[in-house]
Amino acid sequence: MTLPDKAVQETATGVLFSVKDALDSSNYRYTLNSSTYANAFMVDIVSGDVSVAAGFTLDYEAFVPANNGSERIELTIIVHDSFMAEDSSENVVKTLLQHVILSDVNDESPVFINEFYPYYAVVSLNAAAYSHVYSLSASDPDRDAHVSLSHEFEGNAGDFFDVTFSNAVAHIKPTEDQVLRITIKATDTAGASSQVTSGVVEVKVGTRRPQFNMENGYTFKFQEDNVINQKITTSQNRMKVKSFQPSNIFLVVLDEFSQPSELFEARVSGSSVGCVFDADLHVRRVVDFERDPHIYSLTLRATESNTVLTSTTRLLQEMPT
Ligand SMILES: [Ca+2]
Ligand SMILES: [Ca+2]
Repeated sequence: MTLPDKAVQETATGVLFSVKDALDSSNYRYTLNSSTYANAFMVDIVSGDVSVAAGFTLDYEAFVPANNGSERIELTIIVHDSFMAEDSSENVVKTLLQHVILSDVNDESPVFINEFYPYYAVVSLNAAAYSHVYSLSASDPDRDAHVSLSHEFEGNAGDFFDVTFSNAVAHIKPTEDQVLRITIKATDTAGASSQVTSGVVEVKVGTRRPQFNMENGYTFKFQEDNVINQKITTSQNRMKVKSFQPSNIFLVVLDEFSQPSELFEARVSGSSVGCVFDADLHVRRVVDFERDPHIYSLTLRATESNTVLTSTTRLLQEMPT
């Protein structure tokens, strides 16, 4: 027996509806047989109330992509006769098919999607008025939310910069001098609800050291019995380093004595997009699990060839069992 669809908001808690209303007897008992949203719901055995399971939070943003883009959840509920033993396989009066349509609520804060964080930019002292300095982009995980941006200048930044917006991108332009901070606020609006996320763009007049996309460092795992010069990084976890000047960048892996590692080597790929270089990590010789250490705590140093400006970040290598 298929019951009419029920719409449920992702922020709903407690009792949602009852399947009892659709039936003609008070002598029935109900058990949840299956749900395509695992662990999300419970059914009261006597009342037939369908509730969000205790401690569970429905999540439209997590569920729908995992459910092939569908908001439809299928519950099957077995109806038993209360005068018969509940655990008897004979005791099935009918099986109810209940679809729950999960609806999106504007419950997620907007996010800035720029890959390098913190948001750093440079501008030259003699930059022409209204030359572009930086763009910060925002989006919102909620389906129908509209993101709008606004800005606040810290100190006298407004004397030197102007911010323009196109859709959810803030374009910052100089009009003159020094380290200045501009806060960009992304506000998502869906109906009456809205949330705000703030991001600070720090603009420095002059040069800036190179920036790694993972400021807190990289962790990679690799296996023993590798080939010589085997690449550890993959297309998914390549390292990225940005030059602000711009300049070419070379990388050195340093061991615990701050000497170039004899085992690991980091290489920048030849070309860059917008002064962002991809980099890969290689193992230079065959590593043996029984003979060699399993954890290597290293430092990755990036140096610009034109400016000799350097930055370092942590590099942890693990050989799992
Ligand atoms: Ca949502
Ligand atoms: Ca939102």
